[in-house]
Amino acid sequence: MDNATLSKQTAEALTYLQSKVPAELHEPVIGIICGSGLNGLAESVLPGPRCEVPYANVPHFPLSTVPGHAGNLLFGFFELNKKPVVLMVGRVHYYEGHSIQSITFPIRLMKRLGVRTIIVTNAAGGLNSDYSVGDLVVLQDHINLAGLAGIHPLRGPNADDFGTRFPALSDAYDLNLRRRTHQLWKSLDRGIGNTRRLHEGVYAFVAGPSYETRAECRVLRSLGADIVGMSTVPEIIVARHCDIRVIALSLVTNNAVLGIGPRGDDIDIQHSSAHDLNKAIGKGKASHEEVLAAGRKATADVQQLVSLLVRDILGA
Ligand code: 6GU
Repeated sequence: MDNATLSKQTAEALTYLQSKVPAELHEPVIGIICGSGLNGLAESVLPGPRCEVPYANVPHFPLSTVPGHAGNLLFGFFELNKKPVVLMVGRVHYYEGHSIQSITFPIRLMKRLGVRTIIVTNAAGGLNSDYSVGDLVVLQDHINLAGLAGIHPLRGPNADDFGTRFPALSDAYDLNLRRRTHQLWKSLDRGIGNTRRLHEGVYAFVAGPSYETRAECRVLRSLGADIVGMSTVPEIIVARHCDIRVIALSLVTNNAVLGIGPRGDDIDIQHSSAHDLNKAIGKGKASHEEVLAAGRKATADVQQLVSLLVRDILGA
């Protein structure tokens, strides 16, 4: 899409939002994207009155088709103080059939709203064997597999009104925000028996929608990825293009299966009984239900961490 069309579309969406949202909420400084199973963030970050705008009503906004991914923009005051924040409850993914450019439209709209910092959350598969289901990961970097292969949100005429033709991504994940996130996590009273950990990791973006094969998991791991997922990276790139500060948090919702042995086999096919084979089939198989369930269980901890982070950024 050309620069003029994009600018016109974001302007139309902005005009619509300004007609629906109370004036005091018009200029949120922080945008938060809630990942799979993490919609509960809305309750803790915006406990008071809020203004909900369905994506479907916003001109040019891409629409989600996945069960468990609602679609609303929520405007409100963080913890009832006077600082407005906007939440995206539910996001759209490339695998739903949208172009890689259109799934990042919400980021550009946030830029036009005045957002300076985005906090992105997502559910991801763990590749690093040190990670456990339920752990959290602060993204330190990403591997844009789809992007390296040509599926890139900035492909096409440059959106000059937003940023430069060749943006650097070497500093994509804000160092200060990452440091603060670790400090805040340590400051939380983890309580006895709470074993959830916070890592720093590299996220591999794949197009989806199928989960990875065992061989693909081993490839991603050997490339240096700690986690794998189907979101976030396009949004991060477009946010950095227009100079929005970024922090991203992943919840490890399942362990991608790497298998054992040189070919990753979990079982010796030729010398196993039918019973052994049946047991092996279900092992480590990823499912959307599992992803959503892990998200629900972790919501309270993620909420606490994100709330602390928002408070910190706002200086509230
Ligand atoms: Cl295992 N893979 C991908 N691509 N996305 C995920 C996931 C796995 N788990 C949660 N999201």
